[in-house]
Amino acid sequence: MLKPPVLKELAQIVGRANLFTDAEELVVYSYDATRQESLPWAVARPATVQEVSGILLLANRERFPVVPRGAGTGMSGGSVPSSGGLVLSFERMNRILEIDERNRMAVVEPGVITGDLQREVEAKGLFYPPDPASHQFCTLGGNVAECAGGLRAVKYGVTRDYILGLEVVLPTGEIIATGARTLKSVAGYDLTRLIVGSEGTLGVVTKIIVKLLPLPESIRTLSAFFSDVTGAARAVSRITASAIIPRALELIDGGAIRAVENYLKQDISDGSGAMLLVEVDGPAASTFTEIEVFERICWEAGAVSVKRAANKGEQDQLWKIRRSISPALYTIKPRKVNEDIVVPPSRVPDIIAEIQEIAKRHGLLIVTFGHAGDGNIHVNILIEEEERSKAAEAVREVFAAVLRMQGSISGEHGIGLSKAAYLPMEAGKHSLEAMKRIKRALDPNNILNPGKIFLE
Ligand code: 2HG
Ligand code: ZN
Repeated sequence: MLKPPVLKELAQIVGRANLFTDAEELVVYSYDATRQESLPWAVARPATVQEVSGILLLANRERFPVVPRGAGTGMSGGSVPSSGGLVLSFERMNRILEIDERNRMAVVEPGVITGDLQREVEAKGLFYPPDPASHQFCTLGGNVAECAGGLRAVKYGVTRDYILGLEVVLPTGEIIATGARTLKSVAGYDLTRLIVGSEGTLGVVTKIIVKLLPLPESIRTLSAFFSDVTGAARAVSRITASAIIPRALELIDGGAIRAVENYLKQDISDGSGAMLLVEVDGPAASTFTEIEVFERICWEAGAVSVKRAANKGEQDQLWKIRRSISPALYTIKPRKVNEDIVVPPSRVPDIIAEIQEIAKRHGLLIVTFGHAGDGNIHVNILIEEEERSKAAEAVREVFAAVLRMQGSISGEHGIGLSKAAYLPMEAGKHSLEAMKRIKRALDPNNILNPGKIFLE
């Protein structure tokens, strides 16, 4: 609990109106998209870097946990205040400070909604490629903290590939600037990359310099349906082996299709067992031939139907279906366990087969979908409460298979609370110790987002 004099100091820093302590306000900041929850002791909504710094200085003096939070759309419990403490919410630091068209860069505050930045830069003929499925709700600060991936990572990479520099408040309160407003810089250690993906445990991001690209001239999309997921996975490996890189290559299995059909009250697939979404971008002349190539590959891999989106409306409709999967699955089983394993793209068919085996062996309902083009598959185990330990065993087996295939247990959601127990399966003893030493060096009092990434 925070004592009244500490609360008074916090109110002096952010203003009384931006400090919440009432139970009904705290509950709003107690959970993320995993539905894990834990009440904070208070919530502060800073407006400046100086306020953030003041709060961290106070937290070190009084030794209370501080948990940074964007929109709470995270998928690993990263922003859940699992040890209580103070939630730092960035809803007031939500300005796009600058769009530098000449140098193709933008400077934003952490509370900016990713989709808002995408729209603003697109209006100027520019492009911010990272595209988490939750882009209409998630924030850039959260994307930086988790190194969010998303639908276009197969061609364009993930958040870290677009962050040129950051303003960061260290856990001990000092304000630093990392990187530069340049496309390259090797002046000292790459602190930008250290902070990106550190899940709010090494510093609080207060300003972000992002790299932009020119907006591609044309986009073409197709949907392909298969009788089972094996055929769809076969098409994925043929597409990734081809000479063309799609900008999105998403796989949706039968269970996920049925869930979305139910959720959107719409027949999408005519009873098919799997669906692929393939999208290309670039000059109009090349996208026309590229989509034809992918169409042929899908037919050759055994598709039962293949359809090109005729216009922007049809494209948007396909992506609406895709972005609805995660919420749709929650409506079937509120206790879904979601994973985001990633394997080398050529191993997608192998890992899908292995997951099906594991599901059968444990008698569990497992749905698979996601960014198959870059090998990042969402494994969702839909359980009743009494199936929790069985699901944990299945997760361990899935992770073991992923690691045998030289993959990683998390492609884009981070470790947070959900995967802390499993991180030692992937990170060797010495790399885990190196990570913990970095944490101790920057946060000697363990006040910033404690309990995340590592089991205490
Ligand atoms: C997506 O790609 C998100 O839709 C959520 O990363 C995945 O719910 C999930 O497992
Ligand atoms: Zn995803």
